[in-house]
Amino acid sequence: MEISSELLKVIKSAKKVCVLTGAGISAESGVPTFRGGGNSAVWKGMPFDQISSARMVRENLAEVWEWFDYRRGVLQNCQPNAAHFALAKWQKKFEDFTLVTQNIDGLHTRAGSEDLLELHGNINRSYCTNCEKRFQMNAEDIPHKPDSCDECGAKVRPDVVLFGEILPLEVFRKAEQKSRECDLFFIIGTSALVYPAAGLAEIAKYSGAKLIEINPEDTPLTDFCDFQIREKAGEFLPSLTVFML
Ligand code: BV8
Ligand code: ZN
Repeated sequence: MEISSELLKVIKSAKKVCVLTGAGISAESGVPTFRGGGNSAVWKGMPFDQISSARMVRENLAEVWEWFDYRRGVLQNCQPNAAHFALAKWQKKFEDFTLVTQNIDGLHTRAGSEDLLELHGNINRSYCTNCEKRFQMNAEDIPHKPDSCDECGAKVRPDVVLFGEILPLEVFRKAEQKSRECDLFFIIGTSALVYPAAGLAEIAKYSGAKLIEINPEDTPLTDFCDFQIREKAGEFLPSLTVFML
């Protein structure tokens, strides 16, 4: 895999690094992406941004749970791939390293990444629709347990940010701050269509960071980037890691 000397120079001189990942980094683990086809983009004829929406939680929570329990079932057979393990190693290679993910699959954590910023929540957490008490589910608990809150009896819902819902403020504020402060920003495996997550790359760019996109395809951010690596994350990231001290 050809790695240009300019790219190596930028990486070797980087002090503060921020990485934003999307569903593409889990593609090689067998997790279906949202917009690259595959059966996850549609659920019983409903497009993904309809079933994964604030309105559906209000109107048909049981259907939302059926969709999320199905996806939790798929995830049971998925392991972190070489891309997740490479990023877990990167956290010790730079003075300041922040990993931000749009993914809810928990694979970065299982690969050993710490202090992960999960912008859209986590598929194995839920919370009470009344008192907001949080619950950690076991991945093998399918269907989800508990279904209702042991404090107040109300129904629980996935602890996942759905379309039309606000991102966890603390998490997003930290991601924004790190995007503003970094001197190198990687965008890995995301179609860069979902906001405000994709906006973090713009914040980094306006703050003077170099942008590196790793994605087999072009995205709306491609022209914005200083380097476009048209490779799979699981193949390219390990080849980059060997050049890091
Ligand atoms: C918000 C959790 C504001 C759920 C997700 C109407 C009403 C309200 C808001 C909106 C609206 N219209 C638009 C919006 C904004 C909306 C949005 O951005 N919509 C887009 C689609 C236009 N955003 C929101 O609603 C956000 N909230 O704005 O709130 C607000 C303010 C005040 C009051 C109320 C509201 C919330 C967005 C979060 C939605 N939740 N996930 C779930 O998973 O079910 S988003 C979902 O898409 C996933 O998190 C996913 O990660 C994310 C983005 O997708 P990608 O990760 O990029 O994945 P994708 O499949 O698209 O692309 C994969 C890429 O990988 C491809 O480019 C492919 O080429 C590449 N790839 C493939 N293989 C590989 C690879 N790359 C490398 N290696 C490989 N091997
Ligand atoms: Zn409760």
